[in-house]
Amino acid sequence: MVTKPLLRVLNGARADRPPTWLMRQAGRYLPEYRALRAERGGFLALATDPIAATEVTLQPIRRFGFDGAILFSDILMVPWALGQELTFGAGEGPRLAPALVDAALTALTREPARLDPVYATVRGVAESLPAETTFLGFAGSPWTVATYMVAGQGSRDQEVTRRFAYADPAAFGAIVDAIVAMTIDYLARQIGNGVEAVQIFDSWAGSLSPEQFERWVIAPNRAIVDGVRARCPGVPIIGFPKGAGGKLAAYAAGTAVDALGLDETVDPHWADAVLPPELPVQGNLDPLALLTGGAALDAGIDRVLAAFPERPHVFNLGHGIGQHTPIPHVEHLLQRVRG
Ligand code: 1CP
Repeated sequence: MVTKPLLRVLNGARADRPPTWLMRQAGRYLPEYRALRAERGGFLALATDPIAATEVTLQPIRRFGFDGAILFSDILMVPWALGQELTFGAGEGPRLAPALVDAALTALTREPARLDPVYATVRGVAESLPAETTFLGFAGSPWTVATYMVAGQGSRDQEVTRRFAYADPAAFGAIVDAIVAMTIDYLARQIGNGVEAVQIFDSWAGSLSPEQFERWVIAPNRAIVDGVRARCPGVPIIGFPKGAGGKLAAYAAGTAVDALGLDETVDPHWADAVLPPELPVQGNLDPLALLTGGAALDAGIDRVLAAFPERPHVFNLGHGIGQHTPIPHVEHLLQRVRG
């Protein structure tokens, strides 16, 4: 029988007080993270050192006692394993080379062994987590990962990749298929090594028209859900299509995810009304309300808590925690949610 509170809710049980974790909870708002990162000299050095990455995964659990621990890694590990070079320069976002807007996918040499340190981290965390804490693995969704692979870096509205997908859907489809295959294996191996649920982050799902959303978000995520379920039945899969808005119900039905992450722009009462009543949801406090604190934070928490009177609900933010978020605000959030 499942007794961990977060895992129970992801399996469809209702809890009086929602279990809680925060997206990007292992990271730069924590002084202990910044200290370790400075000592190790950068993100990739940390993420590929299983002892350091285990420590970073556990830091927010030790400090706050969240119900879920999220593996410390990044969605761009999959492009790295597909053969692109990955760098995280100081003060700038990640870079992937060669960008697939100028180079063919076939020019890349697959390097799946680059993911081996991540599986070692998974084993390290699984051994050390408190008994009540659920261990979450993750990957990026094919669309979001492809936007970085094609442009070679993050971009404001993913224009380069959206144009590429229209201009050459066969070449773009080959990139998406390669990400799907690697991601199924990556998630199944995270599970095989000890994670208990997985989340698929689709940070840029909001930039697509409905037909493109159907083709590049729903269909590939369905392939991942089917592929992971075939290898690892019974492990909950959370989909987080940020910005999907009115397409959320189509996403939930089309991908068959076990739980749905809501971003902060979604009215939780509307979501509760339009989504299948048994579907667990996760979210969706505005990260900026948490950063601001005070009355804005309390009102935001109470609104989310009141929105799902019957439904399985995991309390979370609508997107990642901001790096300037004061730690006392996180402590306050947990006290208020736990009552
Ligand atoms: O120390 C540093 O400077 C590195 C900052 C950092 C961290 C802490 C990056 C670079 N990645 C991560 C970890 C990370 N990334 C986690 C695990 C830790 C946790 O959640 O607590 C996760 C789940 C991610 C996911 C991720 N990476 C997403 C999806 C979620 C989201 O926030 O939208 C995306 C889009 C990325 C790409 C990425 N990695 C890092 C940065 C700065 C970015 C964004 C780049 C850009 O769009 O320009």
